[in-house]
Amino acid sequence: ALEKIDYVAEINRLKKEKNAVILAHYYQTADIQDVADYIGDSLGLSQQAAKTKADMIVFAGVRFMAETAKILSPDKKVVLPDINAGCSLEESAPADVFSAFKAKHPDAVVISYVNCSAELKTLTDIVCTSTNAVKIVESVPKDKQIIFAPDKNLGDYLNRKTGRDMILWDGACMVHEAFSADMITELKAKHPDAEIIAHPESEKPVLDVASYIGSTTGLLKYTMSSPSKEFIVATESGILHQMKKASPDKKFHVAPTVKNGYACQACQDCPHMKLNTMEKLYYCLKNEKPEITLPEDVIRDAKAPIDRMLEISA
Ligand code: CIZ
Ligand code: SF4
Repeated sequence: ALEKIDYVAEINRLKKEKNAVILAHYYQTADIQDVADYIGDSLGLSQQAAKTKADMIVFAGVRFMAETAKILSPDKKVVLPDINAGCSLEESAPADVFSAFKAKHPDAVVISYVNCSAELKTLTDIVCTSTNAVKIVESVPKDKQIIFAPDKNLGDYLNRKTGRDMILWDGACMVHEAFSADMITELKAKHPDAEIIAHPESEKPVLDVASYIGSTTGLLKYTMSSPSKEFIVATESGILHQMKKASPDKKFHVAPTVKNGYACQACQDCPHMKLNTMEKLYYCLKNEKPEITLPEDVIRDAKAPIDRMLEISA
């Protein structure tokens, strides 16, 4: 007969036994966030990966995030519950296609959003996250042309914010692109006291109706400090778990999404992030796989632009 596994107890036991640390992204399901040692966004998670003393990093997030952890801690074993957890932004920028594009702009500085493959990072001068993107763009002299990859919505936001004219790669996040400014406005009409807040991976019409725009950590902090008691949140639904925990007296709505012109019920859940489950997390910790491995030269060349980011945003 099948015995029922107490995942929380077993994960906590194995974690101690193996001196492993569980890093979880805010877009993971609530049960995974609750069993993690550290919960954060891309920047916080990479800072954490760089300084951890654990022997093994169990990364509850998507592949590019686990790769970043491996690049920053190459001597540690890095495992990911589901190796198929990709990202539409990562997919939009294959390294060979990008390399040919870059060759046409030999003098440009390449800034890549951390949501990209390790190979793309090797073609990058400075990596950024949504927390430090403005600072990183502004660190490049004004007379320098910049190529920004792979998120066109974040790039367009940064162009408006900094007055730059960066060349934008044509990639987008399938979740943030799905938010509907019209439906958000309709929801706001029903909840007039709710404040609309958005992640800059969202399209311009959504950002235009938001009263605060920020990274996932920025959005979480904003809901804690704002006097508003109700929010409409245009980012992946997983973040609501921490928002509700931090402000149990406040109300949160995930912004509505559309797909092919119809209201979508599940588009605010990232299908990649949500591939991870407690069961897969348990087996990943137990069996120490799937493991993230990268060639030495990729680790070396991808580390330089990440280190530059960590220096600039320190
Ligand atoms: O959309 C994502 O995957 C985000 C916002 C990641 C992150 O933490 O910056
Ligand atoms: Fe990629 Fe968007 Fe999913 Fe983040 S939410 S992992 S950017 S597809």
